[in-house]
Amino acid sequence: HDLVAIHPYSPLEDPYSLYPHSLRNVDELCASIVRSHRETTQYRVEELQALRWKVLSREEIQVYQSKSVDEMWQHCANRLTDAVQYVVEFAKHIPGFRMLSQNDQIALLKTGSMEVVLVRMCRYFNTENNTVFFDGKFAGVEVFKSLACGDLISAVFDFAHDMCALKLTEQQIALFSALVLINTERPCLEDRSRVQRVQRSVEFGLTHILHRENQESLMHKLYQRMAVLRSLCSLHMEKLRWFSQRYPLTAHSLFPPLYKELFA
Ligand code: CLR
Repeated sequence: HDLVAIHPYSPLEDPYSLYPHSLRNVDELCASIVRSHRETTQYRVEELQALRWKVLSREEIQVYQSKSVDEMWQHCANRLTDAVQYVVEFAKHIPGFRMLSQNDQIALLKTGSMEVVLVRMCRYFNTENNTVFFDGKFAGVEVFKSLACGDLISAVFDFAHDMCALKLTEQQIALFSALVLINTERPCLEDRSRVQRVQRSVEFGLTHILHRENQESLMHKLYQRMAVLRSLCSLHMEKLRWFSQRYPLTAHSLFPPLYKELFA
């Protein structure tokens, strides 16, 4: 978090002071985002590679499919909330994030944390058999049948598949995740210009690493993915409203508080 220390926020300072002017600063910014990413992803890519042989058996799939709608929703909401918690940790260490007001930090996390979970999903995805690492084993779409939202699940799996095709490095995933989170277009922001300063520095960092690796063409594809992410998350919210209407008790008393706080 060196950049945070170098550039403590004061309302009088130059509005672009977070914008890294020297290459040393942009390298430090990237390094600190990558470090934060590495420290908050539960599994390393190599670990996940080594676990690929662990696929759910027919019997185990049956167990998930015979769960009731609300039981399976509760289970998935718990898994998602764990993942969101790591994203919150990640966000806190993005240089500049903690200098935003509490209101703006929450506003960014409210819409962005689920999107980052979906970006991170590509690390947990095996395109050879279209499965995702879930509860310790690799699971296909059929495992989520009892959620009764097949359209959302298949859209999420398609997204993961497309993200994998970009073959992003860990560094690129880290910077892209930060860019997804620090977005001036989110609703309910108090101080858009302060968010914009942070956004610009992250954007600069991502452009910088793509340029260094001769992969500038990825930038355009990543912006396209951001639009898909937005639609996936509104579909998730729509499903959640549908579920809460049918199972108000589960949604109200059995969902994790963080899940309710961020999405309800
Ligand atoms: C994403 C990357 C995280 C770890 C992680 C945890 C939970 C997983 C999630 C990943 C991918 C999406 C996932 C989720 C649990 C349930 C959810 C498999 C791998 C599916 C798509 C069901 C969504 C159900 C909602 C409608 C409640 O670092």
